[in-house]
Amino acid sequence: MPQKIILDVDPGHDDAIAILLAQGNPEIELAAITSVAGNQVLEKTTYNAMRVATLVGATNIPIARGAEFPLVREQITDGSVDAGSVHGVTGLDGPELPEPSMELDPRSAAQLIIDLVMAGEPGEYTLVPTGPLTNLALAMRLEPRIVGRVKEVVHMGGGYTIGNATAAAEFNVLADAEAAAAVYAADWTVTMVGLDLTHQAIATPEVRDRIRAIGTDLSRVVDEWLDFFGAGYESVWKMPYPPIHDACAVARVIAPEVVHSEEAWIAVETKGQWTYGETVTDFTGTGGQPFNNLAATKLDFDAFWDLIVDAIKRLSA
Ligand code: PIR
Ligand code: CA
Repeated sequence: MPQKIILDVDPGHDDAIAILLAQGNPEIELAAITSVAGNQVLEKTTYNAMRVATLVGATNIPIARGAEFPLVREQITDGSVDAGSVHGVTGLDGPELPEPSMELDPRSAAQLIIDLVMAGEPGEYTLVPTGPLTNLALAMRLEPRIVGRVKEVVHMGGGYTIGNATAAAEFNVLADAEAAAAVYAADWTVTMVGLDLTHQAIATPEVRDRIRAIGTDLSRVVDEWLDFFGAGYESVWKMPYPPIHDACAVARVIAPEVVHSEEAWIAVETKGQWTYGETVTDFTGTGGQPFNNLAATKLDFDAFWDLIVDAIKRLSA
């Protein structure tokens, strides 16, 4: 039985590849897609989610629009949370994409998540957010019973040694730190697939060759996404090859051994002067807090890229 997931995204090049992987892998049933403001404003991330869903044939599932602003405070606009440099003005710059072939679901993202989870069996759905956690925080406040019914939450965000928005904070967590604090503190298991893990998932020249060798329209789109995203990473972060963050969260659901994770106490800092949005992580129990979540630590690089290549091939057939 494939694992049912709800992908909550802010596409975003790596979100787009996460959608592709979820749709193209037989171990997963992509049950719904929800959008959130993050890499770009909500209108653009929603449109991008629909365009990518159309591209990969995820056309018979509900797609719902989510939160436009953070849960409690204003959107950060001082430049620390700014993804325009790597994702472009559309949020998904690069190759031309098909226009959406579906209508948006009339419900909010939070309501769609609640409806699916409450109608399903306990443990039927895994939530996979790859953007700011506003929709999940709203959903669990509106209907607290989802917390006990969701199998797990696998989040791309955070990190235990590095930040990318500030010295301490990762982009998705900083973008809505209060929402993230609530989601990580709730009584479900969040697997933090953070930067320590995702910076291992880089699209090296060898990987790029493998993708190009597939030789289909879809593989060319992915190749051009990686061109754009890679150029941004090179100029902004001085990283020679781009990390495909969000696909790592989907890979964790498909094959947990590919994204090795360890028990930890994880909490989101919301008061620090220099550490606002940090995912404080304790692997040893030093702080006296019981383990409440999981932190992804080690990627099986070859197995990860096998999954991506396999998904592109299946969706191209
Ligand atoms: C990636 C992101 C934001 C900014 C940069 N520079 C790079 C997005 C990705 O979509 C991913 O979900 C997360 N935020 C990585 O921090
Ligand atoms: Ca993202």
